[in-house]
Amino acid sequence: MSDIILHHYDLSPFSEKIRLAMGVKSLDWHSVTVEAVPPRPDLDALTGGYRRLPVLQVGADVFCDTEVIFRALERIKPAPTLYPQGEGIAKALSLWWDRTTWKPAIGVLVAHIGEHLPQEFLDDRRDHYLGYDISKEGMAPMLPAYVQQLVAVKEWLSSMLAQNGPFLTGDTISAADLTCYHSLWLLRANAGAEIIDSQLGLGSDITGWMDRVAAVGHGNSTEISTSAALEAAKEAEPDKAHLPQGEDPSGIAKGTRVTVTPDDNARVPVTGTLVAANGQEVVVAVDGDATGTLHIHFPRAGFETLPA
Ligand SMILES: N[C@@H](CCC(=O)N[C@@H](CS)C(=O)NCC(=O)O)C(=O)O
Repeated sequence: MSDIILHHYDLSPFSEKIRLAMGVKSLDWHSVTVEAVPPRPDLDALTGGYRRLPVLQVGADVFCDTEVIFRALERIKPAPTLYPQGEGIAKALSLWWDRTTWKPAIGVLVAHIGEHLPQEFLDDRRDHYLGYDISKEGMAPMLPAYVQQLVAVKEWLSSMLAQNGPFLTGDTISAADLTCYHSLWLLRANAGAEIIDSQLGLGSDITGWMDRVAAVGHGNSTEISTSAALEAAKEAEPDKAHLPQGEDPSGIAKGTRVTVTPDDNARVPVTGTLVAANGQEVVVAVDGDATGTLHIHFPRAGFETLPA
């Protein structure tokens, strides 16, 4: 199995999920730190144009979205598992949390640090990622609602910890913990823990749980260049061990040209040839001069796979 390469940037909370997953599994990995604002031509060459972060690369297999990255890490190192109570509960909590808290978390974040965000970052996020204005002024009218939403769901975390603790689904950390941690981490790391704890009423049950999650660390990483990552792709062949088993339940035949597009934001279609698919994962082959043939992996939930 080739080396693990994570394309990410420090302040990305979705990347923090995966850095923590490296910690849970005590993995050695290579880090490619990318710019927070495109253009990112080397990354585009590896993802077929999918623009979000993080992206995991293992040789010529490229995993887009944290949910398929978790699954890839499970295959690479099954123990300790990220799914101690099964995949369903962890994935359901993760998708719910990501979709429910992302906009409110950005709203609270920019209320505290929005004046420090460069205009090119704000323009990019509005025009090419989220489709709405995330400037401090743009989000200010809805700030009370963003706080209300985050308070409502953090109380559900408290309920889960009281019932199941010390982690959300039981005695052992899971992918659900890594996900529900990430937007609160973003806020506390950037606006200050005391300020956020007071604004959202985060009690010691939540902050103690966050300390337990942070304690897993990030594994052991070594920085490499984007050109080294491209080289690693070119030298490798896609690995059959990463192919999902089964047929596409929606009936699209292998070999069909398809597009795969996120259904929430950054809706840039990736066009490739369907290699394999099941209910959880779809893999398309994409050829590039700089990379050779890649297998690019996406989740089914949250993505649309359609004949091109
Ligand atoms: N569903 C995706 C969401 C990823 C996401 O939205 N990541 C943010 C960074 S935390 C992003 O890509 N922002 C725009 C960018 O960096 O270009 C996942 O789970 O990986």
